[in-house]
Amino acid sequence: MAEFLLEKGYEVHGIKRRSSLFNTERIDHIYQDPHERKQRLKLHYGDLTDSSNLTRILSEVQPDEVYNLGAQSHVAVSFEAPEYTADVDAIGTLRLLEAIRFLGLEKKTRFYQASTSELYGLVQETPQKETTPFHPRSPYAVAKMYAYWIAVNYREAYGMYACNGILFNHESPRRGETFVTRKITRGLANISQGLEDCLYMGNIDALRDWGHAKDYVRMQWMMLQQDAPEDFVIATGVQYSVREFITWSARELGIELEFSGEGVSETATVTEVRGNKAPSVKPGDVILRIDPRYFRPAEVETLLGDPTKAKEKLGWVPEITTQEMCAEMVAEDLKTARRHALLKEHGMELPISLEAG
Ligand code: GDR
Repeated sequence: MAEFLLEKGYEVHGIKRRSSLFNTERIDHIYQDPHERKQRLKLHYGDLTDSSNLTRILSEVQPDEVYNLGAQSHVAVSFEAPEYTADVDAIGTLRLLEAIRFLGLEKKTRFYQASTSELYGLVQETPQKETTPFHPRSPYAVAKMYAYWIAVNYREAYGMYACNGILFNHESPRRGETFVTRKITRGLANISQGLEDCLYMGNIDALRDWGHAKDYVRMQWMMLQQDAPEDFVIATGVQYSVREFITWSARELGIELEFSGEGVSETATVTEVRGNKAPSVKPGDVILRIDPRYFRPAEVETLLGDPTKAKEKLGWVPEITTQEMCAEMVAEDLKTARRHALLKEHGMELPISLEAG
């Protein structure tokens, strides 16, 4: 989003949480030295759990647009840390809206809330559209449901330009390593180079509507440029299983897989290796197993979005297919895995953790 807005000529202010480690890897390429006079990307220390901090930052910046993309965004982790998830994802949204109102910015500042297809949870209708009833299935989704409604409420109560983008899963090579697509592309790339032996997965029958983050960011911006605020579903309208995503990712590396067994006993065995992308893999290798540790206490089995409203009202259609996105992610992870394999070959320590959640 920051990259997109900078390209449009915006001055962008981001909020980053304090950490004793550097954690700006995903924006380092657009980082600008604070000593430069024309700095257009500015980072402020802050946290969605800290009202006075948010109010001070908004008061200093007086933003025209706020994109609330901040969250504890991992569904499985929200079962481990439900209270923190509620504080950041639900009350954090309220804190931002209240800060805008308290500062008298409600007629100036437009507000985008990152809503989610997780609101549909136990789906009531397929495909899911803006009018489909919600049935959240995790502490994350329940917190996001509060955030959805508080944004609607501030729009209705105070006439704020606040809207929800109900985004289905969106991915890219920058996706966090513990979300399923990246876990697969990174894990298989590591296996192809002999850095790992086996990928341990949860429910690979789950069905998702995966789009490319680049397409979705464009739509988020478009939503704030309308005459009146409205909520939109952002999705591709096509659904695949996690198992299919695994098959494509392996194929990008020249690896053909055969799945056998059922439930927790299911495995994937290599049947063929083509080309030179996977020198450490040979037919007969079992490179995927199921680990129940990755099952969720309540699962969202299937999600499929209907983006008709976005297409008709805003002329938005996704340009990158799920397969193209998968190929891009594998290619990036393969580059990294090859670099790491080279370091390992020369007896150097790997600058990464091989643990994936
Ligand atoms: P999701 O994304 O929960 O849909 O939420 P995730 O990629 O974590 O899971 C997608 C599906 O894959 C199944 N799965 C696994 N998931 C993970 N993370 N690890 C595994 O090993 C694994 N095995 C199978 C999951 O059970 C699930 O069904 C994402 C997040 O980005 C949210 O913040 C966002 O709101 C929604 O997408 C839209």
